[in-house]
Amino acid sequence: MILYYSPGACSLADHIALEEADMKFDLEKVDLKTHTLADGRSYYEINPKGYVPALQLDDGEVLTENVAILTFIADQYPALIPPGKFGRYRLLEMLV
Ligand SMILES: N[C@@H](CCC(=O)N[C@@H](CS)C(=O)NCC(=O)O)C(=O)O
Repeated sequence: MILYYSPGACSLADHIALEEADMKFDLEKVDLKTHTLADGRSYYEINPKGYVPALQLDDGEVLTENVAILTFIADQYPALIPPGKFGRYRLLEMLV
């Protein structure tokens, strides 16, 4: 799994959640001025929208948008979801 991030950007939330969930992941830094990766590839190849975060799963699937990525991480580690019957919806309320 690879988290595409930029220092100080909102991808920090996903980074924290991945750490909290104790998930194995690599980090790939995105230059948001040029939309390129460290190896010179265009970031648009990963996320056509051009912004961070993006989370590439081990099967190649790429998730974008903080709400989707943070919900995905919480689904892998349910302790991140508030307890109770409406916990999942409370999570979405907070993320939105
Ligand atoms: N709707 C997106 C917004 C992401 C976003 O605005 N990312 C900013 C950094 S916090 C970004 O990458 N900006 C650079 C750009 O749009 O080119 C989400 O919630 O994930």
